[in-house]
Amino acid sequence: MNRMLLGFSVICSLLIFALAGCEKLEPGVCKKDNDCKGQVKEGLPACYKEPPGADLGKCMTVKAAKAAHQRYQDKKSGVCVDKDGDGVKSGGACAGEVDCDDDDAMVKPGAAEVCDSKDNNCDGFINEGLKGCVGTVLGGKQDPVVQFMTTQTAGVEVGPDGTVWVTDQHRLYRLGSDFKAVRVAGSNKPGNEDKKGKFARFDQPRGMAVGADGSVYVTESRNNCVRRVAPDGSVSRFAGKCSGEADDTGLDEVGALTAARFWSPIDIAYDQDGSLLVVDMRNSKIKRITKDGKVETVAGRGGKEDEDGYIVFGYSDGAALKAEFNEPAGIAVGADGTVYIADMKNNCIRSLKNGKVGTFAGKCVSGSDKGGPKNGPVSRARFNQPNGVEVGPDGTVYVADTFNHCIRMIKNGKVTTFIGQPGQQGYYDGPIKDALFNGPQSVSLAKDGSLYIVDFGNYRVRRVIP
Ligand SMILES: [Ca+2]
Ligand SMILES: [Ca+2]
Ligand SMILES: [Ca+2]
Repeated sequence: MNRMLLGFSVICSLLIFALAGCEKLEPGVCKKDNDCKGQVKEGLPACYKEPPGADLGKCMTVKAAKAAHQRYQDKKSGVCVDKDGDGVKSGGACAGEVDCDDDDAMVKPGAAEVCDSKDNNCDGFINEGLKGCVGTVLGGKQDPVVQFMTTQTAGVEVGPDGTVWVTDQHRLYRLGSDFKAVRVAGSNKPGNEDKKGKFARFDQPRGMAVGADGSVYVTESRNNCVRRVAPDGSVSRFAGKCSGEADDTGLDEVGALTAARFWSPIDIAYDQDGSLLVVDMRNSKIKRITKDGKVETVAGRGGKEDEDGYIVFGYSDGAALKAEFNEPAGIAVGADGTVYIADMKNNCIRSLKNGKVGTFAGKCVSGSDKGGPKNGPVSRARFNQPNGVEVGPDGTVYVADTFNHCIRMIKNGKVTTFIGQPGQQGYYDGPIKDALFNGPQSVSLAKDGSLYIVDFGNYRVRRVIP
């Protein structure tokens, strides 16, 4: 492989001199240098030959050439066997369909998907389309296509047209109707760049709101601003400064879009009249971006200085601008206009309506050891560092109860566990009653009633069809 790589770099350095001799070749065909003539639009072009001594080769990206070379080596290995005896073989030398898990006779292309932790039909998704079942639509550490969220925050949001959007550490993906993930913007590198598609740079994007025109507004916790991703993948600064410089963090300013300052904004949602509400996490405030382009504070008085000069955050209900939050992390707006806020460090769910902040569910008490998994009436229930909140058209509220490792449900004044086992961290795809999660962080409801969940600790986006 190293020799190939060296070969490619020589080819690339010869590129400038290579064009003259290529005129008579078919487009995409090459002899020893490359004659791509626009055939390869992205990435470095290489002339891949199979077998390596062939006279003519195909012009492709270095990445594709490496993959083709690997397939060629596999083919030459001569391995194609049926280890589990299910009638489908696997191995690099097989032609056509192969068994994606040849150690398991429950798995092969064409098998029926059943509600277990396996991708029975080898289509890349676990338990797709099964009712009463939890499955994986993106990620898993083995994922060969998308290296999904390895270390940082991540979010999921179902747009008004049903498109599912996912952020992970520096990227924005769209899941197609077949759930195949397409990277819309961002790259494997963090940064701060207003460019298009993979040339744009994010730093820890998480919460999203999707506009009627298909624009996605992304809160970027590390760049301290809200970016707009246009339907063509162009990324632009929308509100705040977009800077991770130490001098620009910790700032709290309202006013015109670009004069405003946020500190680790983490979630965003449309309110009833089409303004955007932003959870300004580290300032412990809820801000509104009005349709005419102004940023204002709608809830949260922010921190207080304690005797030692540290800024501390508290908990109090009442008039919205005097109320206190402690690192809120998630927001959702109900059909009646009630705003629900996952008040993470206070271990509870708050509400905002008609200029007043209230306690919607849970005992609000600050501290990572103060939460709990208790179900029951909203006033007595407990949560444990909830990060995400969602509300259905009937007013049912869903909570990504992160350190209880489950999704809670609040309905008719009662808190119940909807999926997962409170306090039990793990991974299991399967029937709703058996499913396990590891630090669910974000939750979004689709029109068909299914819930999409960022299961952060399992590096997956899970989907449940109740
Ligand atoms: Ca087999
Ligand atoms: Ca399955
Ligand atoms: Ca499947």
